[in-house]
Amino acid sequence: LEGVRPDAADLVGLRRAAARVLLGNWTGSSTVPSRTLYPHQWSWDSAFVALGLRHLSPRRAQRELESLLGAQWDDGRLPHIVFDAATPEGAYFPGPDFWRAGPFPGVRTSGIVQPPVHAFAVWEVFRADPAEAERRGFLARAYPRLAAWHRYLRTRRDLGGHGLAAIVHPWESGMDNSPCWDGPLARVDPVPPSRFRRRDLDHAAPGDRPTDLDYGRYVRLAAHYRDHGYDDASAPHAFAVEDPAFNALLALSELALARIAAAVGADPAPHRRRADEVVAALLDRLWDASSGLFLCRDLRGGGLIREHGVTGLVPLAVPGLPVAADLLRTACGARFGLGRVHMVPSYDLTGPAFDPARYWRGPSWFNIGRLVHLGLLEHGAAERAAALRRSMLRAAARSRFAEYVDPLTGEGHGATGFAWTAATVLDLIA
Ligand code: 9WN
Repeated sequence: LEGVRPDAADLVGLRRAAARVLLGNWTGSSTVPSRTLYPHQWSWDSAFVALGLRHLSPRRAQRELESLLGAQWDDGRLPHIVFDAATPEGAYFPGPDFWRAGPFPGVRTSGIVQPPVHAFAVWEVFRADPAEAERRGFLARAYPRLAAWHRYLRTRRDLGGHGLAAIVHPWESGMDNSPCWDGPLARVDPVPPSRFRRRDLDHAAPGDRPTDLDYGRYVRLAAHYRDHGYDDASAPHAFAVEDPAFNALLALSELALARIAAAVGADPAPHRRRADEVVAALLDRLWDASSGLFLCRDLRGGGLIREHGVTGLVPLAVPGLPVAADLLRTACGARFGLGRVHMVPSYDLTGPAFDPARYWRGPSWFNIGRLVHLGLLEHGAAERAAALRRSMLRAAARSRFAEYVDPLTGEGHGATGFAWTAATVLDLIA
């Protein structure tokens, strides 16, 4: 793939290579993000994977989402990891013995969640082959589960009481070690590294990953939540943050749920109303006019977090967003360099904590690129969207479907053969 130019005939080879990655990561009922680093099913990965899989096999894309929805808890939450029963405990840390969680015997999961992009994915997968979906009862079975998932987020997770869902662990953002979390995490007493064994470093360079100090804090927070039975009312939640991307995806998914509701004969109006409410709360609570970006809000006393992460650009994907023009300007400005760097960096290029290799502290990620691409199309920036698409296809090809790339050089980091990278390529080529 070394010399691939993302045009004409090269796309045929790229598509074939992307399909091979997804076939190789398929377990029989879902897709692992990476055979080495992440050998289980992850929540938001599955949604992005399904968006790509629908171009290979709509039926398989439906199954991907159904296996995640099948691990839903009674309270409505969709766990961020569904553990593969055949994979040994030691393959990933923290594994099922750490979390001690699951919706019912035989299904082991983590106890935290990830961004709610699922209803959006369900609707798009449905549209790929409505007849097959109809035959399998895909929407009718997914709708009540998705509605319960959103209800969980709107009620038990509205820790601030202003209509936004809060995340209670950095892993819940999907952007684990973003500099946005440095402030709130500083209050968390880290578990010493001698008390756990990281497995990620068996497969990835330490300079590409979160630090031991980060991990110590991740472990402390997760163990605390676990020891309170994952009960949001009684858990103390030392970390509680309103995250723009998480809530923007909730709004986007409520809009999709309205369409799903209408298709299954339910009332779409409450979902549309909730989408409007989330957007209004986003604008009210997280919009920062001075930087032209949405910021995160620390619910444990810190107020708005003055770090400029790509999470604040993701609301661009929401149709009708009143501040889209400002966000577009910010995307193209010095902080995110859209059109001048590879894809979209995960953190402010001019920020003090910027690191082009370390995970969510600067590198560009394909799922985020996909959401920004959607937003550019949504808000009439077709040429910028086309340029971003080319940048993503080139980066995926050159990096052999890397997990993330250096925004300054395009060099791949983390795992290769990464599922949502391949899925995004399929989705962009289709
Ligand atoms: C923890 C699987 C997941 C992604 C996240 C990414 C990373 C896990 C880890 O991998 O997180 O959930 O072990 O680092 O940050 O976005 O869903 O690909």
